[in-house]
Amino acid sequence: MATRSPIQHTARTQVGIVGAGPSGLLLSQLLQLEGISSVVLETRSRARVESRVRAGQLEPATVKVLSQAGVGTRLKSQGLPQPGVVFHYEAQTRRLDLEKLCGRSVTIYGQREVVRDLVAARLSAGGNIIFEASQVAIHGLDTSNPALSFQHNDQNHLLHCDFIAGCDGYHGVCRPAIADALRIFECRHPFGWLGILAEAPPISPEVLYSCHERGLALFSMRSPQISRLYLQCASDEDLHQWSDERIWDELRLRLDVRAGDLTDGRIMEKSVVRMRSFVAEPMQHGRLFLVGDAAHIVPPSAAKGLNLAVADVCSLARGLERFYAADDERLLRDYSKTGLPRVWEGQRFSQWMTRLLHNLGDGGPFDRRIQLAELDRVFCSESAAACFAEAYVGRPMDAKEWTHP
Ligand code: FAS
Repeated sequence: MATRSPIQHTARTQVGIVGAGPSGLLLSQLLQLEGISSVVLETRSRARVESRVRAGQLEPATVKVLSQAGVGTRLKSQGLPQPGVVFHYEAQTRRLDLEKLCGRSVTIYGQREVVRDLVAARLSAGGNIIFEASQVAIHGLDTSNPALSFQHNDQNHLLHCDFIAGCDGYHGVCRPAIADALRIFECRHPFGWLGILAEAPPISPEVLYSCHERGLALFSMRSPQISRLYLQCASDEDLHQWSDERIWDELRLRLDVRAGDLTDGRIMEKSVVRMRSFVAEPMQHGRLFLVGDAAHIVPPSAAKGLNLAVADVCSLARGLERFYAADDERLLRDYSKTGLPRVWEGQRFSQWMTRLLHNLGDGGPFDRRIQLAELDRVFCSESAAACFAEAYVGRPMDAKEWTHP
């Protein structure tokens, strides 16, 4: 197996996992519960991995899996249930009762907390996570004995495994390693989100989307003291042009709230994220399986990214469990066939929410009226409201996917 430089250390595991984001960590945790060994290679430090602010809205199926995986304690005590969701447009505020419409609701619990819980659970269970692993490369994918080479502490390592899980996100090395075998579907949206994490008490007990002519504003929270807020901006927005004062003023304008209602607390984190819709098909090649953002990206408009990643992890964990327990390759063989309809449903709803709630720039007053008519329809038609609630909350996990006895 040709590697760039002489190997100084070799090791073996059943599943080599690239990336210690929520996908890689949860997969390693689920596999351990099934007695399957894994090693997680992560390019960043533990501190960096545990500090990244991203998702925060978890579907009930995701909450169930995290609880069954043994990382549900803090989620249960600190998660903020969201029995409804609120929309503000044309100077009116309207609420959808998710519990009443589909009997289930979402939970707010930061991705950063999910990752911290998983890292702690992995390490306390003796899990093997190699942080600051660099130059990760993939070998022998078309054989039954693939391997991962990497550098760690200036030493060259080779990790032999039966399978490789590409959980390294959109910018990782796993998807490019099988680029020739993939068909790419992509849609770039002509705007982005300026997101902040701030010490400001929530203006609403539930997530609030404001569909304003100046662009979307989204209010979410991370705790009773910490708010997470987003403003639609240009996809190449220059953050230096946005003083904290300007951000709060624009938020108050688009959320249509008085100064007293939205107190401008200390902004702890601010960033601009581009809006992208992306799917790689198939989600597997040889002994490599792409999971989460490595295989698909949705704009965060409908908060589906992390939840789709968790569903992939469950599907793959189930397939690996069947392979090792019963020498049955069927679920692994069908991993992509099973996953893609779920991914495209997530893409469909995220695209609909994105077009519904953002100033589309190229659209004129006519398109704006259509957006408002779409919003009115959700509130005036019970079937439209139920349809929205079902897609927003996500479908329950079915038996074919992972359920730990
Ligand atoms: P990740 O990108 O999280 O993790 C990949 C890991 O692989 C990283 O730790 C990275 O350092 C590592 N890696 C990369 N290259 C490597 C290499 N060569 N070698 C080793 N390691 C490597 N989703 C929701 O469901 N709800 C939301 O509210 C929501 N909000 C979002 C807000 C923002 C601003 C963004 C950007 C995303 C949001 N998402 C949301 C989507 C987001 O949560 C992703 O779907 C989620 O992070 C996907 O997790 P992973 O697949 O684990 O990928």
